[in-house]
Amino acid sequence: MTQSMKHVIVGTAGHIDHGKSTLVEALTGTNPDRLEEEKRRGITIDLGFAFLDLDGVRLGFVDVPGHERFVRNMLAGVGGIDLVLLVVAGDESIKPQTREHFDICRLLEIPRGLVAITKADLVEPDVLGLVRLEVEEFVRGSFLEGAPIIGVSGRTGAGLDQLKGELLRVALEARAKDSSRYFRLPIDRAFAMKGFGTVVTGTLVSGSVRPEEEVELFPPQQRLRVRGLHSGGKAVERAEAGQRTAVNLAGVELEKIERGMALVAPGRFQPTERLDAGVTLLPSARTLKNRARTHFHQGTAERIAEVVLLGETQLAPGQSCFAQLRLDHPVLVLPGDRFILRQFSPVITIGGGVVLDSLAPRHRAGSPTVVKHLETLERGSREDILAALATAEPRGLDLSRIVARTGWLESEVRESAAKLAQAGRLRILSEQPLVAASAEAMTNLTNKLRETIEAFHKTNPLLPGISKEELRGRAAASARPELFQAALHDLAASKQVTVAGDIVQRAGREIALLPEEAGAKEQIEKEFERAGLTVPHLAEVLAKLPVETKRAQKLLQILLREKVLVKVSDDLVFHRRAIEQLHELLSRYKRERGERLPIPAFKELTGITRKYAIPLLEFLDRERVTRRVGDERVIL
Ligand SMILES: Nc1nc2c(ncn2[C@@H]2O[C@H](COP(=O)(O)OP(=O)(O)OP(=O)(O)O)[C@@H](O)[C@H]2O)c(=O)[nH]1
Ligand SMILES: [Mg+2]
Repeated sequence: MTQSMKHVIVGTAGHIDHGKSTLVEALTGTNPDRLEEEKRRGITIDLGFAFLDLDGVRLGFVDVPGHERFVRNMLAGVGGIDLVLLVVAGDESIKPQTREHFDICRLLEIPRGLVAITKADLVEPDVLGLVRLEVEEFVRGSFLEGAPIIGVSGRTGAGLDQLKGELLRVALEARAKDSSRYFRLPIDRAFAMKGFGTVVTGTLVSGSVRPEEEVELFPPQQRLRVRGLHSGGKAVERAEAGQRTAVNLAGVELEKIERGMALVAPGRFQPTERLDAGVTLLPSARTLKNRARTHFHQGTAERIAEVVLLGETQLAPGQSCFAQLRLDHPVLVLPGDRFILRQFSPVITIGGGVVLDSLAPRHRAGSPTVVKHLETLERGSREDILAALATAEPRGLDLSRIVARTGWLESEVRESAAKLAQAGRLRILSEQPLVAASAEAMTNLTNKLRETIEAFHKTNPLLPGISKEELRGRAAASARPELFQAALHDLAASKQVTVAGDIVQRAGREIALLPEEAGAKEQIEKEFERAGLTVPHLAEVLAKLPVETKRAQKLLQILLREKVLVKVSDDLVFHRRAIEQLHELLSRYKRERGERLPIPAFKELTGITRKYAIPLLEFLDRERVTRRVGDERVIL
């Protein structure tokens, strides 16, 4: 057998004793009834497995029990099948579990199959013809309309070759399961093998797996190592979607594992107890009340589910609507997964549906947007769905969350996000890891930030602005940090706010000082004004203030910026009036004594020491009030 062989899973379906297991054995040579009790009682109790290689296709058979008490076992097997082999006994025709199994196949949207009328050796040809007519009528309007209906005998072998031919034809048409997606294996059996330890089996519904790889067991979300793989009774180096697969696991005891758990790609998914779904009720069911308790079957898992109807108060037979299912224990499901609902008691199949959001939030009762949102999840393109998820998640979305919630590959998420970003519907806030937010979420947050800053200014007129941390706490506490950063950046870039260090303020806002700061500022100004040209030591003035050095320096900066003080050199500062006074002195000197100004004359004129005279003259040179000529100045 080569790896390129097509793998197709065939499930039997049909009423008890109609010859399903006999037919599987006649086709494959393997008796699928493996349990002692099954052999003794002559009925199937649990799932059985067998294989048949036909011209490049490997058929993996999942043989199910027909007994009405074991429908739950049947449900654990039917979840992974690609085509159904509906078995109807020629001597009994259609019976209750023929209907129930067929309903289940329709609800699960099994896309194709064929019908075998068994025990052909027991009935006259005209009876067989009658049963055929009944079957044709029965499947009319369903996925089996026009499917092959073949009379066979598991006992004499009559019709088996024709059945194999049709099986091959239908199997070739079947769409292969996708090996390129994430690995998922719902567990239908777990046992211990001497010398190997724990082995689990299941139908590999997507992705692939190799020995030594890490996988995750759900629930309880535990990482395990694959020690070895078997498929079709042989050790294999790789198992891929569509194969019946046995996985030998390291690091887990048999008691920890049960049917209904799943092995999946590690680090991708989250178990859920709350999911949104499209639900359809069978025409044969009774009206479903809101919040009815049901049995929920998905993959190999079975849970109790409360069905909260969305947009409807009850669901009539044959009708569909959206619902939120609340489970008693977590499961691992993804959008697109189909499930079956059975009445709580007595237990009969009443409907089924498809998962739309596996990590659904609680919805407000009667929320008008929920139905629209779920319509998008059900029918929208990948971009529409991503946009809807982003809109419903005002705090921002990250890649891992999108993958966990959709089952999409990373590349698919990135591609869709890029398309939405180009169309202006999504903002990509970070590429690695990918974080995004809807355009709407961005607008809402920038508005909220602006309002919060305004409100802060109003209540804190003397503070320069709000700290980033406080702003985030008030306006964006639950938003992802990337979202807050981007919104703040947007406001700054559009010059609506100013961000200075840690402080955010409305753009153009005057700095409001604390009362003690305003006082200190005035004190500096007064001191320099009073001093005139005989300025005090700057450091001394600042040291005397009632505020600490850092704030004193800031106040000095403000005075310089306001041009109240004039900086002549690093530690020499004059009041604006003193400089004006100096200009007057110089022009009077020029008028009265001429333009030449030796340094001693300057000192005499101004009354300042040499220490200050030189930097002040250099300042005047720079200001083009004087010009240095030799040791003297010329007043310009
Ligand atoms: N004469 C005749 N007997 C058959 C044929 N197929 C099955 N039987 C008999 O019918 C009985 C039931 O057959 P099974 O194959 O166990 O039926 P099943 O559908 O697997 O039954 P469950 O798994 O319990 O639902 C057995 O005694 C079989 O020997 C057939 O084609 N001809
Ligand atoms: Mg059987």
